[in-house]
Amino acid sequence: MAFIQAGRRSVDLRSDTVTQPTQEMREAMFRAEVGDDVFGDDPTVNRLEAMAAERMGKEAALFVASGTMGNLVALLTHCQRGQEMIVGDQSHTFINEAGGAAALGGIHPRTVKNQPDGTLSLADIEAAIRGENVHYPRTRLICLENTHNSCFGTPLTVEYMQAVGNRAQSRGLKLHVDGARIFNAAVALGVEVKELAAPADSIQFCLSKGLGSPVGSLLCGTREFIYEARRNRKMVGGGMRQAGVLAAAGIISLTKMVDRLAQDHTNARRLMQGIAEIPGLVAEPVHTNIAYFRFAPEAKLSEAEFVQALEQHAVRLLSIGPRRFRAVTHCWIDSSDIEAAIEAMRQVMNGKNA
Ligand code: TLP
Repeated sequence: MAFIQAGRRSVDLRSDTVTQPTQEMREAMFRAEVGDDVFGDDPTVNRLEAMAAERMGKEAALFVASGTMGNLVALLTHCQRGQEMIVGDQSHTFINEAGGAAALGGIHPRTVKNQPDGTLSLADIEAAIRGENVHYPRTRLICLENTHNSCFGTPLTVEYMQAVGNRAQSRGLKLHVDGARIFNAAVALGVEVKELAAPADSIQFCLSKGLGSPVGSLLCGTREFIYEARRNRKMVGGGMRQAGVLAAAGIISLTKMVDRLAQDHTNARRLMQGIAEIPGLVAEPVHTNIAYFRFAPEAKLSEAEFVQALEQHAVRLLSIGPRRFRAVTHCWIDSSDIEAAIEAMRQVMNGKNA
């Protein structure tokens, strides 16, 4: 099921963001009933937002252009300028969102060390909450990421989410969840996504990753929160007009693409199993669809040579720096692609070219 890229079959494991819309999505996009969403007139967007809110167990939802925009709009809505958010030092929001919260919202990030399982320890959160003091910014928000991308794609459990939600509530703080891959978490843990979202005051999830849509994320929360978030989305230029053409694909993501995520997790496990058997490569723990591995000390290739040699075999993945790599499974990768990727890596590590 791999893509055809530049006329060639390609097993693209760089990210689940590379997924292309399915035929069913393309047809739904073609047929979508649309209107001007800034006027609230797009029936397909309205339907997607209602479905998303229902799935997350929240009162309302807002369709945004990307996960980055969903997080930014949430942070702008929760925090005033000069207020502080507690955020993991390995989180996507802190590392990979161009510092938008600080640059555009004047929000002060207070980083707390991410544990290898993607959590922030409750003791570290507690220690990071500011007391009242004229010198300090005021703590306003705690941010979690579930699954945690750079911490091995680990799903954070319902119990942990609840514990942080309780802590936030008892200290008068809000909890925002970057749930870019929250459905991967729910499927891996065998729980309802609502249970994971329940402790959050706001949660954003992506349609454009494992769920296969071309574009879009949803930010979910109370009606009042989403009312304010809609204004902030407008402020960052995210008011879209006939966005129903995109929302139509999103509806298929929510109705047809969630349960199949289990297959991506199985494929990622099989990939890691294969990699673990290749001399010169070391597999790291895998929990969902994001798999990290690295060179063993004896490996002679450079990262760039490895990635380029794999490209010759039509296998694409990311080098993420010193001697480490990331491969992400998704709906355009099937088990035969995984076997092809393993075989390509075996040949490259054996010094063979395509
Ligand atoms: N992640 C992308 C890259 O930006 C790293 C990827 O390939 O994994 N939260 C999390 C946890 C994410 O992993 C991402 C994207 C986002 C937010 C941002 O989503 P987009 O790309 O839609 O802005």
